[in-house]
Amino acid sequence: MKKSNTPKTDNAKLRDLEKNREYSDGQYITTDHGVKINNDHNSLKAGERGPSLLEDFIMREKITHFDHERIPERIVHARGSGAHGYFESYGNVSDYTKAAFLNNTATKTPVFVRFSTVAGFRGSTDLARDVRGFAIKFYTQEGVFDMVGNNIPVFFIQDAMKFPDLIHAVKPEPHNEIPQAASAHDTFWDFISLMPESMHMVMWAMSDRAIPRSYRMMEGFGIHTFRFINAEGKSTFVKFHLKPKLGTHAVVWDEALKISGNDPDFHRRDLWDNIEMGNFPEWEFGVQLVAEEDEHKFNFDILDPTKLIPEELVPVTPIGKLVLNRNPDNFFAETEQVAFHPGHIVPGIDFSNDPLLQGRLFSYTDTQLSRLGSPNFHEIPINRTIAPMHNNQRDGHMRQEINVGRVSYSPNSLNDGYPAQAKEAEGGFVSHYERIEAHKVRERSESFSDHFSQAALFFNSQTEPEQNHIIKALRFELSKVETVAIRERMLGLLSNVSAELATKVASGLGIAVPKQPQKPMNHGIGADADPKKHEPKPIDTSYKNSDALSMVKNPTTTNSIETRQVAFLCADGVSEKSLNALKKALESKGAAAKIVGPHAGSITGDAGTEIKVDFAFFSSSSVLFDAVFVPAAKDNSQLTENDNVIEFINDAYRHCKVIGFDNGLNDLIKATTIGNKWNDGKDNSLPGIIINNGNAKSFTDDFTTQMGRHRIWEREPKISE
Ligand code: HDE
Repeated sequence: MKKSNTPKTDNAKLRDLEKNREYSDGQYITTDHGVKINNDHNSLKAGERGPSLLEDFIMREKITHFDHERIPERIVHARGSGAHGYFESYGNVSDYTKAAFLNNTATKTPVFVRFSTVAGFRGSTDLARDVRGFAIKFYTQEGVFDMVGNNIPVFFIQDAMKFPDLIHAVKPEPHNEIPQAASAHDTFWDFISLMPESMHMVMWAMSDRAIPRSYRMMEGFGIHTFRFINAEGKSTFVKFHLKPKLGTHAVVWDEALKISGNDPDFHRRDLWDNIEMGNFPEWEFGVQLVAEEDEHKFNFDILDPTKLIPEELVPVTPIGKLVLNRNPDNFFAETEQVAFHPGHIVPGIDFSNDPLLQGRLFSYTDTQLSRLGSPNFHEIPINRTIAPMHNNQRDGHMRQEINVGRVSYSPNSLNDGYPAQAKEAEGGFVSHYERIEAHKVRERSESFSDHFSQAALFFNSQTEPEQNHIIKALRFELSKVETVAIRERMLGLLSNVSAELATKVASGLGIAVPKQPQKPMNHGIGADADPKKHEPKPIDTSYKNSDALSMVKNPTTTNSIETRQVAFLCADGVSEKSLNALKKALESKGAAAKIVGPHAGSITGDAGTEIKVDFAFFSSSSVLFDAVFVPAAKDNSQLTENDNVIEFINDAYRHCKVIGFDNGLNDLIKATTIGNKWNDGKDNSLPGIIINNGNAKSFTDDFTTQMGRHRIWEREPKISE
């Protein structure tokens, strides 16, 4: 029998997960109860051709287990991918929080992160237009802290009471379960058109933030205002931010649609492959801090989750870094069974009274009871704390812990009073001492009534291409809505954000913007509430612009092309010199060349080298790459006469990607959409189209610099009025 090979990773050591791992290499197959199996291919029968026998405990066990393999998928965020990593503190927040993991620079805190979409089922495409979940489990020495956030800093609704309505509206419609993982349908926009409070989030959801290039290139936000509590018990309001080292990037909508067909696992694969290659995704973890006495100094309420605090007003202070460096061993055991909860906090962090957050504090444990099936879900290895855990909770389905002794109550004398309570000084959690004197009311605060100022701030802060994408997304979504009254109501609401936005969306829908701006319906108020009190406030224009809201203008955007993938469209007899020159230049900047050839296997270069083909023309597409290069070959007809190659280049052009050609490929260029604008390459001035005229250095420099612009937006056609 072969010895089994059991590698022990850093994270596993830290979390002592090794005892839960099963390595079957070199082992016999057994039943669940350890009996070695002699024949795993045939059931027990009365004679070779006879009926099966009930006594076949081996087959019964195997099939029973199979029959029960599925658990309910998450009601929201069902589609997701996770990875292990660590958080490392910069040690600069002790004035604000006593949370040990945020102050201790000597110890790395293990983390598990799960990214997700919201609306789609577990098997839906990664590239749906949707918010992305960004949930982090910090396994700290003082217990588990979960930051259960999104890649968008605000939310659709202000009160948890509306969440089931929002989700019912966005999910596939109940009568025919259509459409999958898409908000472009009547029920979603019906609800939104009656909920002016959603307008800020709608701007983000219709922007390219909702179609990220990669999970590795997304910002993350805790959304709600939380509290930091320092060693003296002083509280400071805090918002959590994650800024990706590679910058925040997106694909374009036509690309997203095509990726969904070409590779529905695009984000999952990208995360997995990059971690396997050692390109560990990294974020800077930062905080916006607001002193208690400044709570009311903004023209919005910091408890309102449809508002962000512009970074120009309160800058984000980096307090540590988050790195993902290990893929899960088993998707179900880890990514599927991980149970996040915004209510998992540690001393030094506390809640604010944001009514959406307050509702979430109930929901997440409740959902695990039906999803994971037992109050013992904290014992599943991925959910276990690394801090010592002792209490009097007992029993329940699938209990793993073997509690020793006769005492399971407190106070007790039979176990000397243990487990004992911890004083605050000993690390005991004490809720923030907050004075509350109020009437019991079912009401929305008047301070939550400004629904349009930040929607306008977001729209106005975008570059022209980014604004155009929002307009086009709204045209796309609303054109799929069949009920004309819903379209009109939406135009009315949009006109409260920007007249230009509403008019341009309207022209795509072939209707006019209603004359009166939309007066909000009976939203967010009860049957007997006074509508005047809740009338939306007019736009406050005191914040004109926030560059941090635009992906293009964002101060953290870099021109790095690290981990980007360039498709090299190569025919047999490809110029090795030219191929190798650009490949080397890309690799020196951390990007990668992928050979796309006329067939799978390999091709032969012009100097006789066998070159491995990564993808064939017929099984790949330019939407899966960041840029395209076509090196010349001895005979270019394998390129010029291939429809897949032409489409590859046309899409790369349409999606504003950099395209490089070796000299001598004029016939190919003419066969593409570039051909019309090409003028036989005489002026060589089409933006982002780079011709290799033989000076390898100038070509590779130009190519990599242009790629650093990410998209050549000036190629994008003007939006129709
Ligand atoms: Fe969630 N949400 N949510 N949510 N949420 C869940 O928990 C819920 C909200 C978010 O990768 C569920 O374990 C309510 C805001 C993420 O496993 C459920 C309300 C934000 C994830 C639930 C909200 C989120 C979830 C489904 C309104 C951004 C995936 C299964 C009060 C800050 C975590 C589960 C993962 C998952 C309820 C609103 C983020 C049903 C009731 C706002 C990233 O408990």
